[in-house]
Amino acid sequence: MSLPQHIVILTGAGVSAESGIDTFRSGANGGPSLWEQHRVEDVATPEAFVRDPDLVLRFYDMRRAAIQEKLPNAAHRALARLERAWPAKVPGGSVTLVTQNVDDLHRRAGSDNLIPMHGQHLSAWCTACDSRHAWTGPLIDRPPCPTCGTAALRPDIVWFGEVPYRMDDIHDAMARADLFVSIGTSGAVYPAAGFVRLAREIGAETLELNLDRSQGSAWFHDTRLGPATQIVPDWVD
Ligand code: BJW
Repeated sequence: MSLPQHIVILTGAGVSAESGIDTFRSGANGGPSLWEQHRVEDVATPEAFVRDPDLVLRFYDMRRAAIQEKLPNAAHRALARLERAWPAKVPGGSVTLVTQNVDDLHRRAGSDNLIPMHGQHLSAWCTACDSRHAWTGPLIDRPPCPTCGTAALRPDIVWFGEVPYRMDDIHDAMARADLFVSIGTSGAVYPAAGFVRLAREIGAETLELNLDRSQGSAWFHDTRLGPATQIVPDWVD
C-alpha cells in the first residue's frame, strides 16, 4: 500500500496521561478522573462561570499551575518527530495535529502544525475586548486585561455549549486527509467524536491508538491497544 500523503491526527487526554495529567472520564495512573473529582456542570460551562466565577477560576488556576510542572512524554515527542519527517518521506506530505488537550505538551515537544481545538490553559481571553494573552499565573484576583484594562479575563478554554476553535481549519485538513489517526480519546465529546465518520465519508484510512476501545471504535479500520508512550512511538517509527 502506498504511504498516505496528508495525515490528520486527533489527540485526547490519554496522550498526556503518562505525563501525570488526569484524564476526564477514565482514571489514569490509578487515580480518579477529573470529572469524578469535579462536577462538569459546576466548572466547565459558561453557566457555571456566571453562577460561581470564583469556583471556576480556582479550578482552572489549579490546573494551569499543575500543567507547568509536567513534561512531554514519548508519545508527544514521537508525534513531533513524525511532523518533521513526513514531508521528507512523502514529497508534499503533511501532518496536522488536532488536539482536544488544553495542556501545552504537544507544543513543548515540538509540534508546530497544531490546532488546540478546546483552547489552552496558558492563555487568557478578555471577554470585554476579545483579546488573548499568554498567561501562566492565576486569574482569581481578576487581573486587568493587558489590552483594555478591564477585569474581564477568563480561561481560554472551550466549555460545553461553546464552539470549538478553528473548525474551518480542521475541516480543510480533514478534507485533504488520506489517513486519520485518533489517539487517547474516549470519543465521548462532539464535534471531535464525529471526525472519524467524516474521515470515512471522504475515503480516508482510519486508525485508533488507545488504552481501551473508545465509544467510536467500530468506525475505525484498525485499532491498536496499549499505553500511548508505547504504541505511538511504535506506530511512528
Ligand atoms: C489512554 C491512556 C494511556 C487513558 N495511553 N490512552 C448530544 C449529542 C452530540 C453532541 C452533544 C450532545 N449534547 C451536548 C452535545 C455537545 C457537547 C458534547 O459533546 N457533549 C457530550 C458529553 C455528549 N459538545 C460541546 O458542547 C462542544 N461544542 C459544541 O458542540 O458546539 C457546537 C458546534 C460545534 C461545531 C461547530 C458548530 C457548533 C464543546 C465541547 C468542549 C469540551 N470541553 C472539555 C473541557 C475543557 C475544559 C477543561 O479542560 O476543563 O474538553 S470536556 C473534556 O472532554 C475536555 C476534553 O478535551 C474532552 C474530550 O475528552 P478526552 O480527551 O477524550 O478524555 P477522556 O477522559 O474522555 O478519555 C481519555 C481516553 O484516553 C480514554 O479513551 C482512555 O482509554 C485513554 N487513555 N490513559 C493511551 N496511557
